[in-house]
Amino acid sequence: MAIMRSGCEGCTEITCTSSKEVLAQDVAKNVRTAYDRVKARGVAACLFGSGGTCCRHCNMGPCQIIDGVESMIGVCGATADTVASRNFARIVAAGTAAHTDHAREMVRGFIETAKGEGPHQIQDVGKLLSLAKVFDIATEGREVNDIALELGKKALAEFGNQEDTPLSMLKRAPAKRQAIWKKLGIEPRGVDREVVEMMHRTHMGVDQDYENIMLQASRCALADGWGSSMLSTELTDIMFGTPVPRRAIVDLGVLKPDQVNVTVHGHEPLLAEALCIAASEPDILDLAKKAGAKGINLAGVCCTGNEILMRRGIPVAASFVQQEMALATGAIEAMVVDVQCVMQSVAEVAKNFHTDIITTNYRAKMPGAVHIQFDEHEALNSAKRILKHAIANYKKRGAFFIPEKTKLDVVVGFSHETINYMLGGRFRASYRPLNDNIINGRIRGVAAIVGCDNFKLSDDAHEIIVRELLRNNILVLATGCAATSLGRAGLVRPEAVEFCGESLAEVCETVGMPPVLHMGSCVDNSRILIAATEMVREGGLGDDICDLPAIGTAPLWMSEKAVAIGQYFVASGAQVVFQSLPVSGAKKFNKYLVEGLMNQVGAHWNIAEDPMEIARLMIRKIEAKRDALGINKKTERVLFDMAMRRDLGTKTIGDVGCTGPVQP
Ligand code: NFS
Ligand code: SF4
Repeated sequence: MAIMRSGCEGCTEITCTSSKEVLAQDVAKNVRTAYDRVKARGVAACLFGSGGTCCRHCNMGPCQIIDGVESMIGVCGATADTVASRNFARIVAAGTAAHTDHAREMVRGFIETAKGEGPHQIQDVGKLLSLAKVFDIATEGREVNDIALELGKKALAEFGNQEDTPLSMLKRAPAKRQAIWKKLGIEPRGVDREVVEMMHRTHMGVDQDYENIMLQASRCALADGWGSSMLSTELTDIMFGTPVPRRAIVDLGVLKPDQVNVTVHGHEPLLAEALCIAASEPDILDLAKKAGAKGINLAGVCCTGNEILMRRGIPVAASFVQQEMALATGAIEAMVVDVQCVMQSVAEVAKNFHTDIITTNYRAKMPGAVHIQFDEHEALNSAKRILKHAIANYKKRGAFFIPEKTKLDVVVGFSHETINYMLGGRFRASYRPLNDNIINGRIRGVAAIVGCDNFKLSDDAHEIIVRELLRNNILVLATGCAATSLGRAGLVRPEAVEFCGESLAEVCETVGMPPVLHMGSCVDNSRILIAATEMVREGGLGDDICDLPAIGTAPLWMSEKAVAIGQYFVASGAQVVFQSLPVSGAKKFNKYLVEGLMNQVGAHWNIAEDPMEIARLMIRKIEAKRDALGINKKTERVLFDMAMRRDLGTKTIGDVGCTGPVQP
């Protein structure tokens, strides 16, 4: 099976109208983007690297292994399967580490908030109480902040747990899944410990059995999904509010000609939230007016964008592949970055303009950028310092171009809680209507489209996949840059029912929801784990995640985090489809990933090379699960009658019964 495209024959041109428009302007004539660099490289990528069989784990190497050629094993005797599995497992460990370091910062911020320090307050008390239960924290007669402080401390202890006790949130998974993890011995203990053990076991001369290496890769990935990512999502929700549906806009057109444009790029919402608060403080607004601007326009890039989009309706200017295009508008006073997914090229692009790249985290500095450390103990003052720097740049703005026509509206904010309320109503929140509609076939199944965008397939790949899924009556859950790209394509709004098959359109119209539900950033993929678990718990669709007619894909994955996510989905029983994985140079290991894992965890990786192939594979897999559940019996097509509509409720997005109506 072909796994990896070599070289750049797979790269395609930009199809996104706004990106093309910006790059065609005179103002952007000196800007070089990743698309240019991919073309300029011109040579095929190294086959050892792309096939996963290059080893640099000791100084007897580097060794480049050719599977099946005896003289081409490692100096130490390592085979292609050992080397590729070690490399793959280290990708999982790196992805998990990134989510974990992010999550730790969020937990520390949560503890500060619980202590009453900093600009934030506990917002979602209901969620605090339900999470307290998971952590065996008594709540009766206690102050909210007292409970939160105990929760924060227990959450922080999950990172460094040295005992053999499993992570607390594993018990949220279906019982059958927990039993599988226990039997395989892959229940994660301390989150940091699983990353350290993964790095140790892939050191030269330790674990040389690819199946055994992958058991730890699963354990490490589960520590991400059911550990750090889930902690980050839940505690962030408690602190900043669990997302509810709201309208917002996406794409480069969200920049404003007459305001100080500040883009927030990276991942940790503590900084972004502080900037949101600071941007509406009178002293900062006065300063902006004095500089001749009408106000401060905050816009997101990458996942930090998705965090503030979900909770505040702050627009998202760009996904990962558009970060250079955003700067190429010449309209941004400052691009504020923290950690992850920030291309080093942004500093180079910014040199063409008055724009400053402001790094804010001691972990992530960059030549050519200005560093203003974000101090969480002084969050508001730090945020103000950053904004003042941006305001000072406004007067220096030269020629600029904002593609006015390309801002698309989206309806976002579909946390697991929202889906629950939206379908079941305020008084009987439940996944019953979703399960029923899957059982009766109006919705064939659920597909999660997650992860990055990259330069290997054209930038409309997500759109192509999702249109095919919707046409086949499959409900789509989206996160990360994939969700931003679907927003740009006009698919993340109720009007997108026009692309759906008849029965899915009917359900979406009745409930008033878009057929693509934006569930947040990449750490928020943990919401999908909870949603899948709730579907199992609701009944009628099997008794484990692996029974559900559901599948995930990260077709344009770029970051190591995406592989960690893929592995925790697989280890949780959900199939995933990627466009490539760097394992094609190791036959047995490759086969193990795309077939063998099934015997252990009830799911495996799938590879499909182009968007249509990915979509069709997902549909086939969903239909096969329906067959296995015995819910594919031919039934008379029943149109919604009044009783059914009443049963689903005549709610619209604006009346989902969570904490409030659609925000403007
Ligand atoms: Ni996810 Fe986010 Fe985007 Fe990929 Fe990067 S921003 S955490 S890794 S590129 S989706
Ligand atoms: Fe080569 Fe083995 Fe060293 Fe890897 S660990 S570089 S395969 S000798």
